[in-house]
Amino acid sequence: MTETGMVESLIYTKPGSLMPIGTHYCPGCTHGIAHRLIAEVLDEMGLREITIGVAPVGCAVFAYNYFNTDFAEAAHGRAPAMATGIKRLNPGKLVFTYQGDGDLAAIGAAEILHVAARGENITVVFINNAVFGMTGGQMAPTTLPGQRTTSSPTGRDVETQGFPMKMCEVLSQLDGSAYIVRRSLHDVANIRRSKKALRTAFAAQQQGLGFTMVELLSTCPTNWGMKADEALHWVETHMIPAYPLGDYRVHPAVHEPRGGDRSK
Ligand SMILES: Cc1ncc(C[n+]2csc(CCOP(=O)(O)OP(=O)(O)O)c2C)c(N)n1
Ligand code: SF4
Repeated sequence: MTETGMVESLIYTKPGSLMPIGTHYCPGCTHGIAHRLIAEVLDEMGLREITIGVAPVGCAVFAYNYFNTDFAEAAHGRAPAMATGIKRLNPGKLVFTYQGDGDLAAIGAAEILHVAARGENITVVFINNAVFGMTGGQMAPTTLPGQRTTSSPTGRDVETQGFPMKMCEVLSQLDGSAYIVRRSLHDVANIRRSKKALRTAFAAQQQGLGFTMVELLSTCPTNWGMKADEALHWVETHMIPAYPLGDYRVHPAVHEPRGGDRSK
């Protein structure tokens, strides 16, 4: 009961799969939303005790501090290889990597291709914010044509710097892939769809269907030089046209989540 006589009821709490601490992420950064969605799904699916995550280099390097699950830290781009070893030795565990676009699509490009080709039964959460965030906003493989970054100050010139890599489109061509989808974190409806996709990916891994990846379009207001709301809008107006949302490969045995899923 408050001083005004109104009854307060707690309707939302931090998921048990997250530690009760703050994060170092910048205001407006959607890394925190991605963390929360993963943690909520682990809670709701009862997977926390059997989960092993693999953290990347990049802004999410401290993910091991934030998830209340077992966690390992991989060298730059090598999370899929580490996850492969962990999963093969512990087939009953739920194993996921959490990787930025610099980590996954630049130095880790070969790793991710081969883990998908081999059909490793792991889940990759791929955070695409179109820049190398942690190191100061340099051009990443995912930087958009014309996008200004600290290493492409006049805008990415595809004549000299090539075209963006569309990882869902690439990885969905490989036969070891079971569930490859792209979602976005820029508004509530898309956050809910993102959560549902994470749940589906984890379920597919538990079914043993093969390689699963959920790409999440994300913000980096700090390095984009934008306010938080401007960054969310930029995802919608600039990133989604370049990286269309959708399902790129879905194994016929994949089950979409049903009852008990609060994200629907
Ligand atoms: C072998 C190696 N080269 C370079 C680095 C420096 N480094 C640390 S984080 C990072 C970029 C990470 O960018 P991204 O994966 O997009 O993640 P974000 O910070 O945007 O979340 C780089 C190049 C490193 N840690 N190791
Ligand atoms: S630098 Fe960018 S990606 Fe890193 S925490 Fe800040 S906003 Fe997020």
